[in-house]
Amino acid sequence: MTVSHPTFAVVGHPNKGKSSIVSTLAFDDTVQISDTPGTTTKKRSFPLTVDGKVLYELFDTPGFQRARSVLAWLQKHEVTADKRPEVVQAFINEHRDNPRFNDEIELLEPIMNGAGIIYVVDGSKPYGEEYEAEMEILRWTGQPSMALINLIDDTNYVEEWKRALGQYFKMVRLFNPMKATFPQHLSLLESIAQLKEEWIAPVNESIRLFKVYHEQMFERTTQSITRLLHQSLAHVERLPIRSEEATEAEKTLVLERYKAKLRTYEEVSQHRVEQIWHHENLEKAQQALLFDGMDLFSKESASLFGLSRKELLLTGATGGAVTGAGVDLLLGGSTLFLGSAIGAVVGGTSAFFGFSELSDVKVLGQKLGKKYLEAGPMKNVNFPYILLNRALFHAVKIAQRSHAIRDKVVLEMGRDFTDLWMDDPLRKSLEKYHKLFRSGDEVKPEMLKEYEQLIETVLKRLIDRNVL
Ligand SMILES: Nc1nc2c(ncn2[C@@H]2O[C@H](COP(=O)(O)OP(=O)(O)O)[C@@H](O)[C@H]2O)c(=O)[nH]1
Ligand SMILES: [Mg+2]
Repeated sequence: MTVSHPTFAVVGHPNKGKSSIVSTLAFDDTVQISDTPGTTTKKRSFPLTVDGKVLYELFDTPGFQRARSVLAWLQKHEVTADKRPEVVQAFINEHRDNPRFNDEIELLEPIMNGAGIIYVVDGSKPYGEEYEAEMEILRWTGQPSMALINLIDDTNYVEEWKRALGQYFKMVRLFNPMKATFPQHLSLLESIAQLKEEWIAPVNESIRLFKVYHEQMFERTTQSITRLLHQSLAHVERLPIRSEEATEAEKTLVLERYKAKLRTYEEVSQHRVEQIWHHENLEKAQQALLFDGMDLFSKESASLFGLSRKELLLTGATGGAVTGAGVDLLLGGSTLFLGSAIGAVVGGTSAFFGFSELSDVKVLGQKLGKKYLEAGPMKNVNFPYILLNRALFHAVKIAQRSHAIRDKVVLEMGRDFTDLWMDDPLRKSLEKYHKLFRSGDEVKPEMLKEYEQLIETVLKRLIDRNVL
């Protein structure tokens, strides 16, 4: 068999986190993880593919079931050390159709086909003799191997595990699949490269490509967030109306459609970010983007966005929208007029749509005078920060999330999340772009790029500091 990329078989006792480790290292949330031992009965391959190129491939395997019997069989054929791999192969050949040894055969096959061994143990459980048959069988295969100690619970038997594992594996590392950061992931790959002379070059090449890919994930994420901000701030919802005056129902309708559209933009952007980070099977718990009934001075509503009252006032102040006591509802205050800006403030402070007359609209080739009701573009200066706060929180959560986690992702941010990334100089820099986005004017690609770079810096800083 000729394989151009490194392959690894993740093996060990049942229920020690093998599948979790495969999931994390392969960036794959479809790996079956279960607290019922013996869930996996067939080996399954999980390649990490980037732009059609496989960086490396992991085999998730069933746990050992009858290690002692297998070892006894091998030892009956006692041979010199150089012949031991042949005996293991003979075991596979002879027992291929024997269901008793299904699990051992499934896990040994990829190894005998050239996969490196990653032996997984749970360092929160005491070491015991029962692991020795497993480790001895792995030694018989003659394949390069390393041991990973996963700490599933709080108890810690790492020292005794290290003493035992060190006798069987030339490399022993602690690795937690639930919490591993990207640098830890890379560092593990670097250790793996050292296991076998021939692997150094291909594994290092995989690491290089993986780093490039990881950078691209950040770029794509910030592109998505930038697009979200631009689209949302510039959006104008337009509704043709039947008569001279808009009815209350029409006003409500355009407003509802406007809000629905902004929510859709956010959903689409979040979904895109989840795709970028290979988290397409997520269950989310998240407060929807709310617009109405929000009093800036109520602690409760401000906390929905993690913005404090001071934050909101400051944001407003920077944008020049706060005039004396004139802080209105989040989306209130500045009513939005387009075109010739005729009409009056509709519905008091909570209204934010304007009424505009467009006379020269072609319908089916005929010139018709027609009236439209419009909502947008967003004039509220706080809104972009609310949106950005939510988008950054989501992106940080997703980018940091291990692929081994199967729980719902809870997107409830604390009040202080903004403090982790926002300061006055940044606000000033951002405001320039928000103003441009709100204007509805065409935005040059360079400007979008600049905005992306601001966001990327913020996002990376949040992730480097491991804030969530
Ligand atoms: N808290 C915690 N749970 C873990 C960790 N690793 C695995 N688990 C859980 O342990 C159970 C078995 O994990 P799995 O990866 O399916 O083990 P496998 O049988 O060896 O493939 C699952 O419920 C996992 O969620 C860990 O590092 N921390
Ligand atoms: Mg498993």
